[in-house]
Amino acid sequence: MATKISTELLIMILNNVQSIQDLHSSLLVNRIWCKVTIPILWELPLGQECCTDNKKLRKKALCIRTYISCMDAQARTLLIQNGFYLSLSPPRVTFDYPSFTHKLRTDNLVYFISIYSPQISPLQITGPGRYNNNNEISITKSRILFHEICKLIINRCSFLEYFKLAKVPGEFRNSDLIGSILKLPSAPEVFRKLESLTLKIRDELIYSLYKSLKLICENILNMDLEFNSHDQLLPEFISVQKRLENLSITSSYFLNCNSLLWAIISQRETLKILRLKFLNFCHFWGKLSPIGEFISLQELYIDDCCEFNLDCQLLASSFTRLNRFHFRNKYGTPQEFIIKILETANINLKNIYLDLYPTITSDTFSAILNYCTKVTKLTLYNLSFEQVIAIFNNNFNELRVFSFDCIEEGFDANKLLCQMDEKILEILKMERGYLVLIV
Ligand SMILES: *[C@@H]1O[C@H](CO)[C@@H](O)[C@H](O)[C@H]1NC(C)=O
Ligand SMILES: CC(=O)N[C@H]1CO[C@H](CO)[C@@H](O)[C@@H]1O
Repeated sequence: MATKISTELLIMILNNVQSIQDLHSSLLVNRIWCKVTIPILWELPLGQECCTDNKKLRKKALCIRTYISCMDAQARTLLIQNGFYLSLSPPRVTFDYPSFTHKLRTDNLVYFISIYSPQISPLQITGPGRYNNNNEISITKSRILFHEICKLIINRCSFLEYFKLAKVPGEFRNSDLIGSILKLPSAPEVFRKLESLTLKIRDELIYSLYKSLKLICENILNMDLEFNSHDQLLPEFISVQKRLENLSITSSYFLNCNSLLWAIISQRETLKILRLKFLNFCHFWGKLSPIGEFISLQELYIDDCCEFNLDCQLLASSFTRLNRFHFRNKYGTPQEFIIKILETANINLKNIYLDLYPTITSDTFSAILNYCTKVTKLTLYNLSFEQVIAIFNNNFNELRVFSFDCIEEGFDANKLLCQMDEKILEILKMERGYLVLIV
């Protein structure tokens, strides 16, 4: 019966199978099922988030052996010359496994290599520690292996849709390890279709990366990047994107983010989700012309950013379509900026989360009551008892979930419930000391 399904249909079905166990079973059905399942299974080791279960990790790390089996004679000779024993990786394979890779996470690769080379633990690789001779040898070995596997994948796969560069130990990056991979002749073609890019590395390596990627990748949808330098490469890389939808940036407080913010503004037609962390807004310069609307932006998350200057009001007034607004700050609250956002997005806002230091001001609180009347989910910290009551007495007809905590000493949930009318149907749960109410 199994063979009656067309191969196209089978591919579609098996692509939706989530369980690795089920995929393993489907390998055994017949040759056609096996042929369809192998590429799906081989997407996973380097593409999926690593579990923390040691036993499973060890099993997954076996992919390293298979990758070595797939290497050409030249690469294998290089490994042997550097002290690898390849008896467990004979140069005979049924499938071209590296060609199935379309998602490449270097953090996984680093873990697997550290498991494969038992002399060094992942801790030693990622930690700053000192190494004795033996360890230095094994680090050199790991570095060579890391490089050869990256090279293998870039040379064999037809395209990468997801690339994450993170947790690559400093020792691996000598002599522009990653840059040399991007200089492989096949790299431009492989990276051209990139849709998701995560770069979590803070050193000069990143500059050559941006330079190369800027020339290749213009159609990225999701980016999760760190802003580390005063220079222009990251803003330029963002600016060349044609359909960027989801952008996360983590910065450092002491950096001037003006050009970065303008690069983000250049993406205002396509951006749907924007997350900013540790940005210092003090250098933002609004120019003279209006910023224009972020016509697609639905979700804005601002975490621990600081020094919002007056020009930031212009920025706030361009977020007209926001549906979800999340703001958390332990360094003082830019009241005008927040109020401007609440006023601008107004009844479009359905989900608001504010965790303000030291407490939510009465002007900000009034802005919520006045502008955001269509909110369905509201999370507010550090409220006074009166403010809690005011939320229930406001005309939030669509409010379904209200999470809050109350700064008042001796806050009594029972007393609160007695004061509220029959709008409250159910107390959902007491969560980490916060009361979550379903209205
Ligand atoms: C947007 O990017 C963030 C960070 O990379 C990710 O966690 C999130 O799942 C993405 N959201 C969507 C809808 O793709
Ligand atoms: C003044 C005060 O109570 N601040 C609290 C506001 O809420 C956050 C998050 O719940 C707490 O960490 C602060 O201590």
